[in-house]
Amino acid sequence: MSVKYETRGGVAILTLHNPPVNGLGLATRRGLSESLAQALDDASVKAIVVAGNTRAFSGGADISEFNTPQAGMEPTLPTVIAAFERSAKPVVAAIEGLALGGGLELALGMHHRVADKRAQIGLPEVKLGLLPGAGGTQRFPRAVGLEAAVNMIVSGTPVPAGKLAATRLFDRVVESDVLQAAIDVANEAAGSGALPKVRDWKIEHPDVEGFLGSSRAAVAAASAHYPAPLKCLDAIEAAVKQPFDKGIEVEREAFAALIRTTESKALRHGFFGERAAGKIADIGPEVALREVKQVGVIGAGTMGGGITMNFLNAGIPVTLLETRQDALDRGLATIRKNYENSAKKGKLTAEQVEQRMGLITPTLDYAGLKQADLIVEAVFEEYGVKQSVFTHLDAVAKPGAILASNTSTLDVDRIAAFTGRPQDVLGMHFFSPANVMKLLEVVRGKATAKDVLATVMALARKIGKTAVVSGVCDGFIGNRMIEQYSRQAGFLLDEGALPQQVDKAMEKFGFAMGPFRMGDLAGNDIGWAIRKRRYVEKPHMTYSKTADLVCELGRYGQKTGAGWYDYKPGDRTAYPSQVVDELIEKHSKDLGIVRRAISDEEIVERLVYALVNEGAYLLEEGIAAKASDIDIVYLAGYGFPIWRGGPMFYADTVGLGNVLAAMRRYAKGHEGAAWEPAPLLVRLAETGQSFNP
Ligand code: 3H9
Repeated sequence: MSVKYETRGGVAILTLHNPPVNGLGLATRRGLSESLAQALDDASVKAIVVAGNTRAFSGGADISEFNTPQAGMEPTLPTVIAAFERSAKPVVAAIEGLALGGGLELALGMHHRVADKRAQIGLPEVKLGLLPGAGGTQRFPRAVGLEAAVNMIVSGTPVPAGKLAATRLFDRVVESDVLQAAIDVANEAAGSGALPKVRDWKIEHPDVEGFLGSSRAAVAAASAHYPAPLKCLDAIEAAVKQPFDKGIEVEREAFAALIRTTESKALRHGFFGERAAGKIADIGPEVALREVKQVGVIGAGTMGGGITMNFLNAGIPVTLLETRQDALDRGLATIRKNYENSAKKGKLTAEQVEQRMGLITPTLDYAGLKQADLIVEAVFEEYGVKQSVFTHLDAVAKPGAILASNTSTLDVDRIAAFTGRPQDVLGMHFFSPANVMKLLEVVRGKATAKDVLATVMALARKIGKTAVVSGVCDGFIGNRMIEQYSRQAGFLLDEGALPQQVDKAMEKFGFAMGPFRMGDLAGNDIGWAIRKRRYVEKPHMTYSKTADLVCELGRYGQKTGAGWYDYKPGDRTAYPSQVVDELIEKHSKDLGIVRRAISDEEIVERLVYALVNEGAYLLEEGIAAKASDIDIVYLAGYGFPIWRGGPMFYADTVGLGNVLAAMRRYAKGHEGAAWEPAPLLVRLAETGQSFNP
């Protein structure tokens, strides 16, 4: 039963019950319609209250229903809302927790609204590439005024009800017992006979044209790749200038068009993909989690310090271990400096800085880690060093403590074997800066126990990370793919492109940063070290040698003031470098390659399809459990454009047949390792399937 019906005195109370967030799917919409009809039929009922629970009044339309027949089946949300608005008995919304999207639109169709002051009120549809499609663009500006409505609808950001207390949206904003307050309002309304409708209210603004004009200019500049924000403004403009029913038509048409766009599909894929990443096929709710109350971090360098901050921010005490006092002091000073910088920007109070620093226990002694429930090491990437750390941990850590390695390249199974408890070992691959980057690859070893994995996935969420499980392989999901992307970028230089052209093409495609600017930021010496290893381990793998030549000049990137680009002191702008351009051209000549003009299209296809192809290998090998996991790694950690949904989703939108055909075209001259289409890609392409179901 998705709506519970009861009466208290002359008030019918309709309580939404559709966990987790009272999404307004077909069954719930039916439940609402039927309960409303029941209340209208019951002569003893004088007024109606619609409530949710403490978590949510309603999180909005059921997004998982979009693009299914249920979405369009009656009663649709607009039908339900219209029925409440038409009700001959007053209806009051009792809002606690969340009132988002369709949930807020439902409340806007009622005659009165009462909210807990902490309730989150918002129209977040734009974040899914949509606009509020059940009257929100028409009723919300009438209730909160034009400017607040534009800001909230275009940004999609919710605000606490308390912030809107002065608007007409709420009859009452209360500190406790919303339901009782709503019942009181219902009884008063039953006596007054008035049935106020938001649709009848006027939108007052001293300069509609001026305000909408400047909003339009700002939105157009900020949302080049997203059609939804401007459509929101169109619909709001209709709310101001046209009769209500006409405005509703404008809104509905825009909603119907937006829901079909690739951008919206990609954003919804990202929403569900992020949540699906936390679900692991063979781990159900019966797996009990281990308790993590205390964490140990080994290594107070850049990585260890950043990792420590994640736990401190979530209120979890950390024992930070270093081998030398000066390194420990430096690490602590850096953490403090980061917090003080946040305080300067007004993000933290001085007191919060001290609170967080107070959660750190510095130590030089492994015995200090005895009480830790989870220990993460962030020491030098070398098996000998890891072996020493894990042998120590095996000796001191309490039974059941989870032992995690932050390795980005080493074999987690081999590391686990340094201990007598491989079931307690896994990888936690944070990305730098670890206190900022959302992505966390959680590496499941052969022996990793289910409860260890489940505990770390839950903890990742608690510390605000987007966690994706990866199997053990060199580079895990993200870096193994990026290596193929970088290889193609290198070949393009040999064949005729320059770094700035490649970067511009990728940035135009939507990447936050092209591969060469990215290399300069991360440090080109890192890739160099990996390639040197590859030359020995995988001699059949071909690489452009240009990157090595750049490194041989000491041009490691921003940190050395020169890399693929030139830099000026105190200025992170990447200036094209004549030295590098000449080096590239000379190298082509040395290879006997006649440089050719390369189109931006070729650059994008070769780099993105290299990701897609390696992603297909990862899926086939079971390193990634599902295509959406790969997409989430790229969206959360590698600056892949969100509106394209990640590499695998993007390949699906291009059509895998087209991807395969392009790869085969580009393979000419690169026969062998560089462009070997993954068997899974070939199979799916040839049978007309896609990566994401
Ligand atoms: C809309 O309303 C369109 C209308 O204007 C017009 C219609 C005609 N639908 O995020 P969480 C699930 S568009 C279906 O982990 P939190 C979610 O998948 C909608 N499912 O928890 C997850 O499932 P699972 C406008 C939904 O506490 C579970 O709930 N609304 C929906 O961190 C828990 O979610 C939005 O855009 C939904 N609407 O955050 C709100 N919402 O457990 C989108 C959640 O199986 N949702 N689920 O993985 C959110 O922003 C967050 O989920 C929310 C809760 C803040 C609600």
